[in-house]
Amino acid sequence: MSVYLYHHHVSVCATKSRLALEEKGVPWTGELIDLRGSQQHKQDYLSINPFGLVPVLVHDGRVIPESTVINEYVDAVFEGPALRPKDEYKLAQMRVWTRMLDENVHAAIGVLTTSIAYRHVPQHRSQISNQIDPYKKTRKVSSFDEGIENPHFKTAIKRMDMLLAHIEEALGGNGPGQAMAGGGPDYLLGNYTLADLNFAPYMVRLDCLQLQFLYENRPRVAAWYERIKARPAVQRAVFDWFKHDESWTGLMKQQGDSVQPRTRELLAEALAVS
Ligand SMILES: N[C@@H](CCC(=O)N[C@@H](CS)C(=O)NCC(=O)O)C(=O)O
Repeated sequence: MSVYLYHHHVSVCATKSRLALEEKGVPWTGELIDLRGSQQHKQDYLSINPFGLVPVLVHDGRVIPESTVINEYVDAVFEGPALRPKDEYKLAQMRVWTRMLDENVHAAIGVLTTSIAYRHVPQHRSQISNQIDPYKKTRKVSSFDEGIENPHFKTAIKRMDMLLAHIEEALGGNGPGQAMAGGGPDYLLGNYTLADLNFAPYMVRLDCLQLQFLYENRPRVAAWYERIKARPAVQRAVFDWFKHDESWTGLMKQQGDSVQPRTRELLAEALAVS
């Protein structure tokens, strides 16, 4: 059996799929893609994934892109602890969480990261110029060129605030709305599932960018995040890989600290507008 992952040591989506493999205990190998060198936009890589994105899983020669799809596949085909609920209703609830991540939480975290940190790396500008998806390119260019004052920043931080409000409510068991009720107290659906796992790298990213104030008044979110960080698979899939090149997380911390007072203000301004 061969399990091969094209990934990147810090990328949230790639981390997400490493995490699924580690939680399941699947032996895997892989290759780090040089994102800032635009390796993902070269013909060799595009012939594997025409979207020019990591991660991509290759299982016995079969190619699967998209981290959410990869993670469901990994849970379905490999032995190890189940990461999806057996109950179909809970499975549907899990997919509501993982879908909202793909729909706009991922875009929001990209805007926050580029606006705060990656804009300080000139090479990142050429990576952005080569982006294949035009929506993503527009957001990223604006984030790079204008930093945290770009119009997408307030939208992004407001979206992350909304997400954490929903998670706080879900862990309390009563929502958000009837659609998401019945979760908690430890994890979003009771037991640890892909709903929690898929968000883990995004929580870590908020931490890296010094945006912990988003959950300073959300005790259930804070405890949930601590619970997630304590999982050995999270150590292996997330923090051990950060050591590969700590300049990435170092930059996020340094720039995150320096703009934190303004990011707090921008959140307050965004929340004041309905
Ligand atoms: N929906 C995709 C998103 C993948 C994605 O945006 N990957 C980023 C890293 S988190 C990437 O490869 N960026 C390189 C680039 O855009 O040039 C997934 O979940 O796999």
